[in-house]
Amino acid sequence: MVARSSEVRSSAVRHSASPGAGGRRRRGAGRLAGLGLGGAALLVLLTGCDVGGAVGGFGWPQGGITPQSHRMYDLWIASCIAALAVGVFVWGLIFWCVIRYRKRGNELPVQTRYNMPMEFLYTIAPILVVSVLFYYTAVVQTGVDKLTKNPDVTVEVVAFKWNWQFNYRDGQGRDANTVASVLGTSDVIPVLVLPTGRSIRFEEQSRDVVHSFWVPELLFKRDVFPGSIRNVFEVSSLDQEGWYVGRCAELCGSYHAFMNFELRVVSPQKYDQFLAEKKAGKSTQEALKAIGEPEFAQTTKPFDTRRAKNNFNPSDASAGVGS
Ligand SMILES: [Cu+2]
Repeated sequence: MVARSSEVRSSAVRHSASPGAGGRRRRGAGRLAGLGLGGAALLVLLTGCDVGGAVGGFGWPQGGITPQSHRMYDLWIASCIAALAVGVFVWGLIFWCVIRYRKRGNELPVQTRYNMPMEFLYTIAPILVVSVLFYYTAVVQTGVDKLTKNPDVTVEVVAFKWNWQFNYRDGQGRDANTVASVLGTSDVIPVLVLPTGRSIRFEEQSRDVVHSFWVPELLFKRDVFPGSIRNVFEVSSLDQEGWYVGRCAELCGSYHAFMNFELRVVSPQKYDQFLAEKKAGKSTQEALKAIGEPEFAQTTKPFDTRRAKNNFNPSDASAGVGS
């Protein structure tokens, strides 16, 4: 027994003394190569290659219609690729170690404690990966949250239980004036008409509880707060005409699920005409008809709240009319 344990000790010493240095160098080089590949993939993706389209966007919604949504999408795809690259590298190392250093006898495997180059790599590699991800996240977030001094269009989004009002403003901030307004009712979905190719500022506020302004094609949600908080964000342009459903994304009460609206992206000419019609006193439906657009929302419809049937006081269950 004694003789065997001394053999184990001496063989362990032999292993750690001689072939360890070459192995460490190879592993260090492999780790660096993996890191380099991950970084390269991140850079390539951030320069605009739509690799994510082939994999369903890794679960991220596709079809964004603003430059901001494209940047967020690219960041998500790049982060997923980087995470996968690191994951594959680590899984590879794990399985390689499991197979290469499986127990073959009573010899101890190579001992690598206190190996300074290796421990330095263990520390530096994750810091590098996190730093790169942090840097690009900060850059994209700063870009997405950027506000300009003079956006082309300013819309005040007013949320209330359980509908929306959109006020077209002649300037920014509380002191600006509303020049036209769209109000949703239980019978009519509010249609927010906006132009392509112009920067748009959304200034949000709530009349009661916290709501959340969400158009999936903008690829992000923005909470709408009551009180003195005015949540403001901008999109530098809407790039694609179309009809897009908008929703409240914050559980805000009984009829939260019915709190839909429609974003109608039209040409700048149509938008100007729509605004002129509204300023002239036309209703939203009349103004939509005047610019050759469907009068009512196409992507969603008012929900049947069945209030008349369910309400304890059916006489109070009247629904409003379109604005
Ligand atoms: Cu809501």
